[in-house]
Amino acid sequence: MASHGVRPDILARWKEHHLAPLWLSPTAHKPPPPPQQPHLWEWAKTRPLLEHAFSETSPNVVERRVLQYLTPYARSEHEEYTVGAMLCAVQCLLPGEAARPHRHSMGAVRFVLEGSGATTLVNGKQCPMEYGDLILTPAWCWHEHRHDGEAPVLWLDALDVPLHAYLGTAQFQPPPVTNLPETAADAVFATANFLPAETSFTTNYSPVFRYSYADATQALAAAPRAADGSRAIRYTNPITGAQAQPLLDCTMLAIEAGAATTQRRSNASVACVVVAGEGTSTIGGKTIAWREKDFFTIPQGNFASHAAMSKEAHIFMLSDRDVMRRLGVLSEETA
Ligand code: GTQ
Ligand code: FE2
Repeated sequence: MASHGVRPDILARWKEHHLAPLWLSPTAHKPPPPPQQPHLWEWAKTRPLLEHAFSETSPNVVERRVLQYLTPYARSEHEEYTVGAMLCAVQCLLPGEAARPHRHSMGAVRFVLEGSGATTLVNGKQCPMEYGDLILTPAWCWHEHRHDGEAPVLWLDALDVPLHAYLGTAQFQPPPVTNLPETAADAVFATANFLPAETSFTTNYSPVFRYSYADATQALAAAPRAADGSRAIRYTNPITGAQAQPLLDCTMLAIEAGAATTQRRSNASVACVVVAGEGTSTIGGKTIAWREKDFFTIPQGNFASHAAMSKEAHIFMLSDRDVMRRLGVLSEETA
């Protein structure tokens, strides 16, 4: 009865015709597999390895000089993701370099880790890149990167690539730049507080493409303290109040020294960048120690709690929760 009474020759015939019995499925009606464990990429180890990419290639040759953060849990080397529905990476530009414009169906956000003097142009809008700045490049927005500064610039890229790969919706367009939209973004690029009354909005993403770390720090300080002493802000679209960009939810967490944050878990996954301070996170029973610019993951299903050492710490977080929310299956709880 190894195959619940199904004769091997019948199983073989089904297989030949691409049919399979549900009752023999390895996953259907079974408990879910245990959550993936968190993974930490220490900047102190990653940074020297990025140096090799400086000499190995240039954006002239390969479009983007990017090293991807790949999960150790991929089932094959063709499965490229970091955690959940997100693919994260570090991109490097050396002084004088430029990465030509292109656009794609995948949405991306950038979070600046090192250097200054670089600029990302998003649909023609100049977004200066300084430490801790968040820059959006929503789906199908033209974007290019330029660097006229003195030292290498490095930033985190996060894209919704795995979702597009699954859906078969990954599309890419090289230059020349065409159909540069004249959108409401033009009116509100610098400030979203006042708009021409006749402005109409047709996009589902924030017209503000750059969120500076200075502004984020100020907003964090003004945010209410949660019961565990932490403060959190969400990067939002000022027009709608919704998250700044579909599919990639961006937040920043400020953790008080000493007190650990309330344990939370979700069926969404989170990617974290340490922006300031040092501390530890306990994720699914595993404790990792982190410091500035370290990058780590909270795969779905794991309880996570964070604690800062000696002074307040800031963690920038990316979540795929919008995917779950839109599907009506988002689940979030505290311990
Ligand atoms: O900067 O345009 O990490 O298109 C992956 C794909 C960065 C980019 C990535 C991209 C980019
Ligand atoms: Fe791109």
